[in-house]
Amino acid sequence: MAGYRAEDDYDYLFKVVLIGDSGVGKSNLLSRFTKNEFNLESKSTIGVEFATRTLNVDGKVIKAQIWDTAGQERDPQILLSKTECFYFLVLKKFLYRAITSAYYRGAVGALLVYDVTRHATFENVDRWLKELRNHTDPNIVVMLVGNKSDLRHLVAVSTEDGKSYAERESLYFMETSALEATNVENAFAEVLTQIYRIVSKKSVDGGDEGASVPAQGERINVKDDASALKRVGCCSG
Ligand SMILES: Nc1nc2c(ncn2[C@@H]2O[C@H](COP(=O)(O)OP(=O)(O)O)[C@@H](O)[C@H]2O)c(=O)[nH]1
Ligand SMILES: [Mg+2]
Repeated sequence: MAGYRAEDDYDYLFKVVLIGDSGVGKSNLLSRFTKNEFNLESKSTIGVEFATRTLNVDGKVIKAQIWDTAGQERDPQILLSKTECFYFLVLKKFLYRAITSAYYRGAVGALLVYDVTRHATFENVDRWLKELRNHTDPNIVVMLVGNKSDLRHLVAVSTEDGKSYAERESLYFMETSALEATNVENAFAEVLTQIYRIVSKKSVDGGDEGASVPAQGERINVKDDASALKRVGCCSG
């Protein structure tokens, strides 16, 4: 692994979002990748958080800004009158929309996570993918991640099912364990590498249609994307 440079010394900044049901291990994948930490207690993520890590791809310093959020917000456990309830729901819908679009804005990569021991989290992948597609550039690099692969005796979603879903939807695919630190580095590094390939090819090609990812044929348009700006006098994040 190449050495780290100073915090603000990087060639590219890429925003990557973590999505998937609550409890699948998004926050632990993030802490494993950015701090090499794992937490056995489930602490729900409040609002939106992000963490960064810098890594080397093809001799370039890539700063990954990874966003993490709560998969589902829970309604407050208090009794509300009908009117209060109405206002609460309207406000919630409004806030949810605002937060959702801010969350996805400028993302050039995504890890869509499910829990291999809970089939329902795999069934919900469809919904997450729709939301992602509704809010991001069609050429975003997406990896489907089946997390908790260490719980071998509890597996409810086979590797084959994950893989074929990913193929059908043109996503990358990996099974990970945030607990055992299996494939976590690989999953993030693969997404960042594919983004970098697209971006660097794009600058060589002069930003036209030619930037395709060899394996998946995915393309990404980062021309107008502040998060993927090459750091030549741009504002730092
Ligand atoms: N066995 C196992 N448990 C995990 C793994 N990743 C997360 N967990 C546990 O699953 C629960 C939810 O994890 P968390 O990261 O908070 O999920 P999030 O809601 O998607 O952010 C916690 O109790 C974690 O300790 C994993 O790879 N293996
Ligand atoms: Mg979380």
